[in-house]
Amino acid sequence: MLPKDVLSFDQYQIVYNVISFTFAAMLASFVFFVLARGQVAEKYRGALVMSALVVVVAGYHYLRIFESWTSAYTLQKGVYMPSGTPFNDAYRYVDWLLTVPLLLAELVAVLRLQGGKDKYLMAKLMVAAALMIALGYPGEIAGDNTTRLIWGTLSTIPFAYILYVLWLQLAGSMDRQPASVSVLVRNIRLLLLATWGFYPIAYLIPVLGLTGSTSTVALQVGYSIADVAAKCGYGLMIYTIARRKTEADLQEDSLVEVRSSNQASVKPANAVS
Ligand SMILES: *C/C=C(C)/C=C/C=C(C)/C=C/C1=C(C)CCCC1(C)C
Repeated sequence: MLPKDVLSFDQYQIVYNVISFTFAAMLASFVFFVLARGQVAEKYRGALVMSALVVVVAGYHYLRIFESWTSAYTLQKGVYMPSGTPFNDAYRYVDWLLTVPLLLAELVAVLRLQGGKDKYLMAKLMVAAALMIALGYPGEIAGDNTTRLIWGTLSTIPFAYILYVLWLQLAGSMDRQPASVSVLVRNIRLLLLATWGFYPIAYLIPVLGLTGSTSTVALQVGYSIADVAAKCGYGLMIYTIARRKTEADLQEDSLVEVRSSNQASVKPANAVS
């Protein structure tokens, strides 16, 4: 088996291609979210702007990750050896520090969670998100599994808090939404749990017994897949929710119009009799 920092030709290529694919997915999502903005009511537009921001920030970081990956290894006699320039893990963490609060804000914006208390809710979630990421980082760059586990466990506390708060908030929100939106809220709740839950699992890969270069590859591939699901996939669901809510709002408005025009036509008749 190859040591942690020596990659077989295929291992290197897998990560290279996955990072490149992820960059393309972020770019395409950015274009989509910008163009789709006009298809939703004004009050949900902010959520789509945030989706676009998330993928553009992530796209930029994937470009840097790609650059860092290619300069961290050199091909020697058929295997990729460390070039001396270390691969920079910080890009991912800085990316999460910026994008996770935005993803949370998107959800709060589109569902208008907790009525007027939105701001307070957001503040709590943002602090928890920053703590979760900051506490994870020392473990990510640590060489040994014990340190990784300790910081990982600490980071899981704010993580559990975020999931708990969102779970309750989304459950409450489901009851207030039109039927067609309620199903989507249930689905986005599951998507959130599945994709966000994927990060700590990927983080645990080296602890769970995957060793050597296999763990390096699995970690990069795991985080990249999670990012596509949690940023592009999630953004698409937010867009779908915004569309459905726009349609539901329009229907409500036209009902109100029908009601008021009925009243208008009744009045003259009454006046005659
Ligand atoms: C777009 C990026 C997203 C949604 C990133 C989410 C990241 C997490 C939910 C990370 C969580 C972690 C733990 C719960 C423990 C181990 C350390 C982390 C930071 C990987």
